[in-house]
Amino acid sequence: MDSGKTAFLTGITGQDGAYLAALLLDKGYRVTGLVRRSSTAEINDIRLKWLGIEKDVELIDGDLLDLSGLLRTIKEIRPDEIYNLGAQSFVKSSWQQPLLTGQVTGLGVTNLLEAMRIEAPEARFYQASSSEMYGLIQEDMQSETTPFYPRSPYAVAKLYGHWITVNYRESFDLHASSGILFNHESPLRGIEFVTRKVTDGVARIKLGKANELRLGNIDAKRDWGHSKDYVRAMWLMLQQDVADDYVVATGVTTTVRDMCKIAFEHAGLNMEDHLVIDQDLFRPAEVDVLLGNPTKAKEKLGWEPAISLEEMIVEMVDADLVRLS
Ligand code: NAP
Ligand code: F7E
Repeated sequence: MDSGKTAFLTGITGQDGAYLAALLLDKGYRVTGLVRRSSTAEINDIRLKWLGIEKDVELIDGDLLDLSGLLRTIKEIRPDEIYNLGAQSFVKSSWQQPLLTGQVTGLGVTNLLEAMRIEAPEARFYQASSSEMYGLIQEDMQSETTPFYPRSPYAVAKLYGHWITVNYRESFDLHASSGILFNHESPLRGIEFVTRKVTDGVARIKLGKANELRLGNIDAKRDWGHSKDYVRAMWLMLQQDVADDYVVATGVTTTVRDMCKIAFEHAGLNMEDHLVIDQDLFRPAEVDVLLGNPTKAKEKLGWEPAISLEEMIVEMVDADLVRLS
């Protein structure tokens, strides 16, 4: 059924973009999304293909760094809802590319907010903020009122994106919300992030294609949920009469070591036989532990996660076994 609404997504080729596009199509939206031109266009829509929706979305060439393109695009498609998921999103790379990360992940948000303010001020805006902004945590459980202390160029850029979203809401009365999302994963997660690196590595070992898995700091703790659950929270935020900021998390934190154990055990392998700690994979500054308090999202949005960490890791290992077989 046609909802009569149009959504515009940046980052539609990423993990969350693909799941959000599927959710919105299901709700009868016309779904449009920004894609960066690349010489390997044939793999641009690999995640959309995985979900079988590549023909149902409209892809438009562009970049968060190109304000003129964003202005034209927003003018042409007149979206009701804009979801800003585009970013240089890999924390470790942000020390390697600090300026690019600042431009895309930080200033890119202002480019999109400007395009919306000028061409579609009645639209609703979602900013993909991050639990990385809490960094060196100031409270054991992090909520919307916990002070931030970013620990990477990525987190510093996200903090700018977060506050410029709040500022545009307060300055120009835009319906602009920010979701402070804790780590969320899926079979569509990029291979460089630790959960997918582990599930892909375990599948390779199981299939005899590798013998070891090299990791960095396995004492780090994260509050991990499933992307499918988290994109539902994004949509719910834009259905509220008043824009606001929300923490989206499970309220459970787990070490990388224990997450890894789930994957090895599911494959019937002994982790100690294969895991190698590699000092080169440690970060210049680490976020030791994250644990979110999702009470506000539960009470105001009626949002709750449905998929546990164990269920998700099992789904990811099984998907990687299929992919590699
Ligand atoms: P992802 O898989 O890395 O996807 C990032 C997307 O951004 C890709 O579509 C990428 O396009 C696009 N992009 C990169 N640079 C761009 C640019 N200059 N202009 C336009 N688009 C650009 O990330 P994700 O896990 O789906 O996360 C979605 C958003 O949520 C990101 O902003 C991320 O920082 C944030 N976030 C993620 C988590 C998490 O745990 N997943 C938690 C909190 C916040 P290409 O395909 O061309 O590279
Ligand atoms: O690392 C440790 C690493 O890269 C998680 C992004 O989506 O979530 C993500 O950022 C932890 C860190 O995610 C390896 O040191 C150990 O403590 O999977 P990650 P992240 O840095 O938490 C937030 C919320 C975002 O917003 C980001 O966009 O795992 N770790 N060994 C490792 N991590 C990686 N990647 N690879 C390792 O070998």
